[in-house]
Amino acid sequence: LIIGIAGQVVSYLSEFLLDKGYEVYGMSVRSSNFNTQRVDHIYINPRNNAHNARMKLRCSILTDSSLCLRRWIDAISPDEVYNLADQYEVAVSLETPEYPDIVATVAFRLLEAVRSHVSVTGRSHIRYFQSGSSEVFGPQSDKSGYLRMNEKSRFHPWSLYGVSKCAAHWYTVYYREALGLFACNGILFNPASPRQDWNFVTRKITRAVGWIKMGLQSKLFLGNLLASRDWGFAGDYVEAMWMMLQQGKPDDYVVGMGESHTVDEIMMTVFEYVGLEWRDYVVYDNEIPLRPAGVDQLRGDATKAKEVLGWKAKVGFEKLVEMMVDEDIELAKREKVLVDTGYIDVCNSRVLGTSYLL
Ligand code: GDR
Repeated sequence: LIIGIAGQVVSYLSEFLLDKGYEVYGMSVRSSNFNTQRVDHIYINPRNNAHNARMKLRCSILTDSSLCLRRWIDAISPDEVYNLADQYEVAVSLETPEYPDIVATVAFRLLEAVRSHVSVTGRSHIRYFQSGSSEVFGPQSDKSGYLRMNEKSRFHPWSLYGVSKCAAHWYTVYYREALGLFACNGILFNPASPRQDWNFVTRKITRAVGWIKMGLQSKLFLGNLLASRDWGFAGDYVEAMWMMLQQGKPDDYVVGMGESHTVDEIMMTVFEYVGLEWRDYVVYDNEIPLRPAGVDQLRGDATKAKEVLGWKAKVGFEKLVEMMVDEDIELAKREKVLVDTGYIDVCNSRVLGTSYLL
């Protein structure tokens, strides 16, 4: 059972588990619009091909009581529960301060639902994964400037999103240590991929470059160019999540690449890759929040995941950037056809105003 079906990580996780022969239930937040685009390519409507439908979708209100979530868990009887329900955007937590609390609330209610399901049914083999974030660490530095965060590093979040992720982390630890649940935290550094949302800076840059290449956009507005993050391929991270749940005992693991890159380094790498001069297009936009309490640098140390789980990332930074740019140029080519034939309006803010999406 995977909670939160809309995100990039979930789509890779679903594919990964289906490839391993799992039957996958995806639970999404109920909405009047469909929010399953990222799993549409692997979802088979049971009415069309019941025999092959190993991916099933359910809708729920995730803030509903643990009792309601328990009903779902009783009905599905999962062996593994992956909680990837997320508020996602650190910046948004500045504007809607109470909203990020949902991350902790959902984790708590799910853990409680799983625990009560286990105690009533005796299905004690159920394993729970909590998706954590490097935002729990906040700004920390040492004199060398090469500090990498591991499982023992101090939590000192500098965003409400990070605070809520900390609470979700400790709920998971509590249910493991005090109540005996097989529950693991995966503290993920920035996952990126061609399926990432456009409002994260990596995809915002690659998407904009695709549009610029096709003549659909003229400028790229960016905020803090010196912010530095540890970006890795979301498709690699899902393997680490799965590995955590296959161990003899539950534990917490940092998942990251161990190297950080600044926003301007990514931006320049992308422009260089497509043979464009970035100075002609990139504009510093002070409307894009600098995140007053934002973190300038984050870098992860995944030694434990490598040594205990045997996890190893397959896609490095350069390759990740190239994959994203290649896909976004292809996408922009198709969109150009739609623009030229009048099916998409080039003045659509989706195309010209990427900075609004932050
Ligand atoms: P982050 O990702 O907040 O780290 O959360 P994001 O890509 O939004 O920001 C990374 C850094 O880039 C700076 N920045 C900009 N950010 C955006 N979005 N748009 C811009 O134009 C821009 N210019 C500079 C930001 O200030 C920031 O320092 C991601 C998400 O995947 C979370 O869900 C996850 O928990 C963390 O990574 C780990």
